[in-house]
Amino acid sequence: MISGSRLARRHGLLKWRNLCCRCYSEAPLRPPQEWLEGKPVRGQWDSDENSPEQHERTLLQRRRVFSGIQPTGVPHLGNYLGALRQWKLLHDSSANTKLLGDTKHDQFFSVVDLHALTSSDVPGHVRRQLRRESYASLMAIGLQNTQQTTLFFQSDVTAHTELMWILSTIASTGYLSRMTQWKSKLNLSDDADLHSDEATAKLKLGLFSYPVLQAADILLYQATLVPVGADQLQHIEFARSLARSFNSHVRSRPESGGNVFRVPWPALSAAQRIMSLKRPTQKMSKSDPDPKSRILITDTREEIHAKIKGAVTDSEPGISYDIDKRPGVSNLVDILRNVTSLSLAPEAIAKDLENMTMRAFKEMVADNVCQCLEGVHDRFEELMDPSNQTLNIEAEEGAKKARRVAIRTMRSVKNSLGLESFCASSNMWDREMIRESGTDNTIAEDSNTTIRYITTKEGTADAIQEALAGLNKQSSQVDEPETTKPQ
Ligand code: AQP
Repeated sequence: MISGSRLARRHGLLKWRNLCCRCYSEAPLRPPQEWLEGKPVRGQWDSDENSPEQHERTLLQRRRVFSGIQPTGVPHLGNYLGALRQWKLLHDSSANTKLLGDTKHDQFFSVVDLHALTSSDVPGHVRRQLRRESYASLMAIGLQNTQQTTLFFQSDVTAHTELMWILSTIASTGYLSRMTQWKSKLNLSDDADLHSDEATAKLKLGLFSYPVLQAADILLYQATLVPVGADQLQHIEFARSLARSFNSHVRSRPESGGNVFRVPWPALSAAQRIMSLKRPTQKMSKSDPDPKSRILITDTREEIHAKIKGAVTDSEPGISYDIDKRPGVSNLVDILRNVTSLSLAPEAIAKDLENMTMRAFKEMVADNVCQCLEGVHDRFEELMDPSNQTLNIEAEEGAKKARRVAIRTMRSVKNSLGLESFCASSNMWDREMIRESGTDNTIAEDSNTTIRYITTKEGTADAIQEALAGLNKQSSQVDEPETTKPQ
């Protein structure tokens, strides 16, 4: 039997460790070292056509992260441990020059509301509320727009769908049909065929081409690193393949200035799959019809305790870790391990707690979850107060910052395909969007051309051509990724 004092010590240790969930500077919770150093997380992608050394150079010069979350409900503990906590670590660490030295780095986090259209058919007012709740949740865990972080709604940046269309002209339907997400969302088996009766009856183009939009999200911001849960790895590999295909397609053209896209790398979180509290063989999910199956990051202490108390376990005495035989208990051990950031293997944690009663164990898990999510509920409530304008101001700021980067990539993409606009007003509009979205070096440089265009608006065709040539010359100087030109 584990003694009371040993249990208390163990509990004390867990609580002490838990502090590290919120305090980045204290070990043991740190982002993977590769992230901090801007290096790729190694995996099956090592055989990329760009050499690892070339990638490393790119990543060391600029680590840019993109990640998104669907506004299909308030994020749950699985979303938090699998994704959002890493976002927060990146957000915090990017401001810490002691850790990162001279490495340039920034991150784009998006509420991907266009993706959510593929899975939830809800009335407009509900969708509006869900979008607000998602954005407020991200702010409640401590994310905000800073020099390095951009927090925005996907639907505020029209370039996502524009790039999706362009990428869809080179995306292979064979590759898409082998992906598992559309099958799992339609409750079809992994080997389901695109031409099966069920697929033909249920599958919509938006769900099928979801990975193309996701690739557009990532490539639009020239991301080098995409933190995701294990279920998303297929999609990152697909985005990589589209980036490489597009680059080699445009590289083969004589007028090409080099690669257009950076090839992104996935970064897996340690908490790859937190399971449902009610059906522990399925992942915790926002869309599970049973609200007791998930802990929301905005739940109160009482709600968290009640949900964990009601989590499905089994009648075996004591605590052990065996995903197949004891999925419910093992899931709680995984949750405990993740919220406390214990570096011990889950089997070792379970061994330490083997003689605890289920009731005491659940209490301990709930206490540690509460501690990990402390303050989120209150900040969320404040942000959702209708009289509080903070969210609107932040969303506006995020949209402007995101558009500025997106417009540049789009201009580069279009130029590489011979889709430069012959219409001066369209270039003018781009320029205005960049101007409106804030100042940076290029805007100061551009102002002469813009003023010149305005003065020639009613002028001769030659004058307009001249102004356009100036714009295009400047855009080709600005838009190319500095580090991906052929060596
Ligand atoms: N259970 C989970 N455990 C660990 N990570 C998870 N993620 C989702 N569920 C778990 C990760 O959270 C990020 C954002 O997910 P998302 O909302 O964009 O899409 P999702 O994976 O479809 O999440 P849900 O909660 O299951 O939503 P619905 O029910 O709407 O489909 C991703 O990085 C994901 O891996």
